[in-house]
Amino acid sequence: MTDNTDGLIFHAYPQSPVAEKVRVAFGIKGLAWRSVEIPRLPPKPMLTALTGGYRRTPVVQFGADIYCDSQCILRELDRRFPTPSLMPTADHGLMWCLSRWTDGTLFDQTVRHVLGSVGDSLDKDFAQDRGRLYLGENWAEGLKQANAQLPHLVAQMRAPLSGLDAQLSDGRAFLLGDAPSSIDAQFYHIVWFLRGRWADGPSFLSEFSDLERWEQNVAAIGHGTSTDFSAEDAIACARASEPKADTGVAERDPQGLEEGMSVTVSPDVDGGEQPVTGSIRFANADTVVIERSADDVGTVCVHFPRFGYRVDVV
Ligand SMILES: N[C@@H](CCC(=O)N[C@@H](CS)C(=O)NCC(=O)O)C(=O)O
Repeated sequence: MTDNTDGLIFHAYPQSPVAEKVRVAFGIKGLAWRSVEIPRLPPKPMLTALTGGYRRTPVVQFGADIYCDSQCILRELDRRFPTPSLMPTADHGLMWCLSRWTDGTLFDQTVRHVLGSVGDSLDKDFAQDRGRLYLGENWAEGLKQANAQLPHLVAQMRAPLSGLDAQLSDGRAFLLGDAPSSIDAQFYHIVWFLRGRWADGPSFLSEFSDLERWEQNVAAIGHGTSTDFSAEDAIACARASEPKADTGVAERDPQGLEEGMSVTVSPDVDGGEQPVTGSIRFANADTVVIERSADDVGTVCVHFPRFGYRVDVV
């Protein structure tokens, strides 16, 4: 194992579009990272040993600090590696709000679009897992509806992509101008998913010539530099490190959170996911960090975004 226990470790699998969003951010910043390939389907015992139960992809680790959700990951990348910024604009508040739509509503719609387009030939275990995660208890019916309503879903996708194509027709390289930003990665992962996993994706996207030029510009950014790393070594890194997360709770916390309180944290959607249990180490408007200990990983801090996540005091 390398002695660089605090270096950037990325837990993901190659086919994940949300992981692709973060890989583009690594590219924008020119980062070197260690890549742990996790299973596409649960169980993911080596990952959940670190996260305390969070099973989604991707997850980033710096030593004993574990970052769940791409929202939290992008924010941490900008904090640790500020140049070049992922938000090279004075309008970063607006961009952040827009990114909640790309990562939430638009991503969920794209999942329905891609899964619905495959119909009955979708692998059964994959359909059951992702169906439950994204479409709720009645996922089998949801998948049928997505298949039946595919033309509608295509129209819902065509509208925003036409708008982006028109914006890019002034010849700009990236959505905000000359420099790439997180909003490029946040739209790109949707387009990457459609192109790669919907059989009609390439033909559909060929309508948008400026969007395709932009796609090539984003692809050319690359992913920084990665080296393979084992899940065992990642766990050893966590065990050999102390968490470095800040402590304390910012004033006016709407839930009255206090340092040391026992809580659970989970995505605020009906995905049937296991909540993560721990004690509050830090919380503010953007982030909640919980501390947990286990024999295999020692004491770790698990970081979540506040937006889109549910914190329950237990
Ligand atoms: N809001 C999360 C969404 C993550 C997500 O849903 N990722 C997909 C992969 S692209 C996933 O976790 N699928 C199930 C899995 O990998 O087990 C984020 O932005 O990180």
